[in-house]
Amino acid sequence: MKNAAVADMFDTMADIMEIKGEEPFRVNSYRRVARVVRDLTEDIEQVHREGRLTDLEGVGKSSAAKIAQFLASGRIEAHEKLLKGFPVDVLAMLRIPTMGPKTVGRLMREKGIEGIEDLEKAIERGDLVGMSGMGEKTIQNIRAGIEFLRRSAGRTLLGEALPVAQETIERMREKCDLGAAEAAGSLRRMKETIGDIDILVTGRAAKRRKTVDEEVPGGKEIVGAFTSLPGVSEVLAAGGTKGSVRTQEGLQVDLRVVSPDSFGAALQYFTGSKAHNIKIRGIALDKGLKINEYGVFKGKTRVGGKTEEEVYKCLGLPWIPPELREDRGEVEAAAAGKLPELVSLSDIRGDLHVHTNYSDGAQSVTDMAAAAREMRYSYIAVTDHSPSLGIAGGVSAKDLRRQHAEIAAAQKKLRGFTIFKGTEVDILPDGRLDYPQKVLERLDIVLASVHSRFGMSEKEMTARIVKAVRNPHVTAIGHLTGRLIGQREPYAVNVGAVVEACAEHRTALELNAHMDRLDITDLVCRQAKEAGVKVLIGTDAHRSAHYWMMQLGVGTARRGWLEKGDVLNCMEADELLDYLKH
Ligand code: DGT
Ligand code: CA
Ligand code: CA
Ligand code: ZN
Repeated sequence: MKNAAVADMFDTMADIMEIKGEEPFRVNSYRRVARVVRDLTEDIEQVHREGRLTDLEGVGKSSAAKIAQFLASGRIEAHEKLLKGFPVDVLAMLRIPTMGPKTVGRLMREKGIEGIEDLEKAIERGDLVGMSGMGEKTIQNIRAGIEFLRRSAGRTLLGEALPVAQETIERMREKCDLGAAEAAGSLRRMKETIGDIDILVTGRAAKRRKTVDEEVPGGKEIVGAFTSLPGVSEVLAAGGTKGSVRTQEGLQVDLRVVSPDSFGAALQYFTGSKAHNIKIRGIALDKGLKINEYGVFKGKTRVGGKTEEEVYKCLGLPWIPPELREDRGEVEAAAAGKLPELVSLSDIRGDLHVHTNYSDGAQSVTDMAAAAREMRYSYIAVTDHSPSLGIAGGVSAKDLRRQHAEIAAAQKKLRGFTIFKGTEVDILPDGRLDYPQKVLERLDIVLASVHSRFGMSEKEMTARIVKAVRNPHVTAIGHLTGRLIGQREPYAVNVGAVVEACAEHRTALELNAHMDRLDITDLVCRQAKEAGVKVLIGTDAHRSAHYWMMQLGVGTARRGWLEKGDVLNCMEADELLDYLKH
């Protein structure tokens, strides 16, 4: 679906117009189109084919024409006109946390600042001091924001890279005769951000190969198919065993073609991590073996390499799941026969963090439930926002009752599927919750989250959250640190103290599986497990198309060594209710 791309395009046009200081009503009309298209549950191309673009709310004739242009050519004339004479680096400033188009526009007009580097210099020279609305604190925030941006530069969210890798492999399968094909590297280890995508495929088996690293038969054609995929914007390298490209989104993808008999060794090598591989190589040396991307060797004889299992077996180890390969004790655990039995996607019985059109979600209770049932889930929890979150259309206590009637009605139509009554209730600055206890007590699942006053001191923030942990109605604390990967730092909170309080009060922690959050992190998952705190994995779905992100949460949980028994939503519905009651 091109919905997101169309929406991004309209947002970019709105950004440029806003920076240029154009009329707010025009800017807003572009923003509205972006929002409507992003929230659309059907494919925008389908809507276009059926001539229904102007039926969409806020989409007039001229917007419809722009959308049609984009779908046909990937470009919009109006966008190119807007960009004419517009300094290209200005838009990059919008990626600085807390920086909006209005401020960028003022910096450009009043100070002639046309990019992040200009901005840094201006701050250094003290040029911004005295601008209205630019207090010392604001300037400091901008400086910190630039630093933050630098640190996350060049890395892509797991949730953005994963579909690109999957699609690349699928498209290549259509074009050529592939044997095995798998993503390796940090993507296979499910790291929260990815430097580049590494894909490994096998060509045909060579009859008689003289050396292990000689070109694989069919390699050139496979690399050729790879570098000519749609979506490739630049070919960085292309040979008989290796290709490297940059995609239109700016992602680098490396492809390696290996022979089938060394696929396991190559997969092991290119999955990494480097630290894990160094450890593995040490074990091989101790056993008088040599290990590289072509296989495991004793002298000149190859003793393994076709599968990963074989590689680990040569070293006297069981296969180690990729998510654990960070040299965080997994090799020792494997040697001692103490590897955890990691939770897997198929263990997940339902999604316990779901929004509907009662707050800022795009779909109804019934639609969200039906889509979850299609995924073979047994339940969802409807967890809309509480009233204090005004911008997200928080649900009043009265509307909550109306929602419960709707849940009951939907429930009747869905046999064998459970819709839990829930909320994502705000933790107010003083640690109280945004619904009275007697409202909370009627709910099955209560996620309590911080959505305001991020600037509190660590001490205050920790006390605020711990107070919510102690509330007997709270099932789990939602997205504990509030971070948005690459966009917003976590707020100051003593995670250890919260974990301890959770253990004491039998409150769970949510692992928010949304690609922007992945909060709590892998390391905190492990900390929770060690303290005996259960983890709830929720996608924070605002539409059913977000449910797929559960796999990002499960990947993170696996990196945190979690097993089925550590994850609340691996329980069946009745078991879960029982657990929540006690
Ligand atoms: P990334 O792309 O920065 O998110 O992280 P990775 O882990 O995907 O790293 P990348 O793409 O540079 O290389 C992929 C894997 O290849 C890496 O995890 C381990 C392996 N590898 C690359 N270079 C070396 C090396 O110099 N020594 C060893 N032992 N392994 C390497
Ligand atoms: Ca990589
Ligand atoms: Ca790479
Ligand atoms: Zn939420």
